[in-house]
Amino acid sequence: MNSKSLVIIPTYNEIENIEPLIHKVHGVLPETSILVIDDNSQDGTTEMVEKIKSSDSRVDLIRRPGKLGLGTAYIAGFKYAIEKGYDFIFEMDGDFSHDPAYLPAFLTAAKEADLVIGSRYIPGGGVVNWSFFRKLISIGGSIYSRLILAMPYKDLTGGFKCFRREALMAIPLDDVFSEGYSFQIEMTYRVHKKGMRIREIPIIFKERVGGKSKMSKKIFIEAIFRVWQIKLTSL
Ligand SMILES: Nc1nc2c(ncn2[C@@H]2O[C@H](COP(=O)(O)OP(=O)(O)O)[C@@H](O)[C@H]2O)c(=O)[nH]1
Ligand SMILES: [Mg+2]
Repeated sequence: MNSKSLVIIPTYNEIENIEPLIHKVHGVLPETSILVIDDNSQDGTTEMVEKIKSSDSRVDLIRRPGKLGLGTAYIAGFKYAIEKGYDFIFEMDGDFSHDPAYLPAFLTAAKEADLVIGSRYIPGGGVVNWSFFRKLISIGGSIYSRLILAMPYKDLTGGFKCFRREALMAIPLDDVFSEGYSFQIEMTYRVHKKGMRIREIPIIFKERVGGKSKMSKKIFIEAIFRVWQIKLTSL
């Protein structure tokens, strides 16, 4: 049986990264499809992806009218993936923080898991070029969520993941309510609550070189409260 994979890349102003990133993904997994979800970038990202798409049938683009957030971008991508019959669906940042070289390791792990998490906080994983403060918030956020939600996984806020189609189909996608970091926590919790198999594989996360982070204080603060909403909502 031939299984199909889709790499979903949400973008907002990633002109310095998107073209080389698409090439690198295809250098590693020539057969995979790539779906970019762009929120009306102002720096030419949209036009660049349109151009690549016009000459490469493996690349597709969803254009949204404005910056609507990572959560709804991924939900749109998941629905697209289900509709088009993809078997393995990746989440990946568009800024090279997530090295495409790991993609085959995700696929290997996904043979025996419904969700594979790229984990910075297990042996072999790590973060390069982050301030002490940023590390503290990220590790603290994972520990906080792990304790409240009673899940054993070490990296709950990372966004380098691979879902099997069955995992996405088991989740009522229209009910997912989180945005930023809490989106990652909520998706993992929902898969966990379904009793599905989750595995972590080590990744080294590298802070972006080109472009700017869209992370904000608001997204951190959202996560603190959302974890409780995730726990208290009967999922
Ligand atoms: N479509 C879309 N992409 C976004 C949005 N916010 C961030 N992104 C993309 O999501 C990925 C991760 O965002 P980034 O700013 O690097 O966050 P950080 O890695 O936590 O600092 C990047 O590819 C961004 O371009 C958004 O509102 N909509
Ligand atoms: Mg980033």
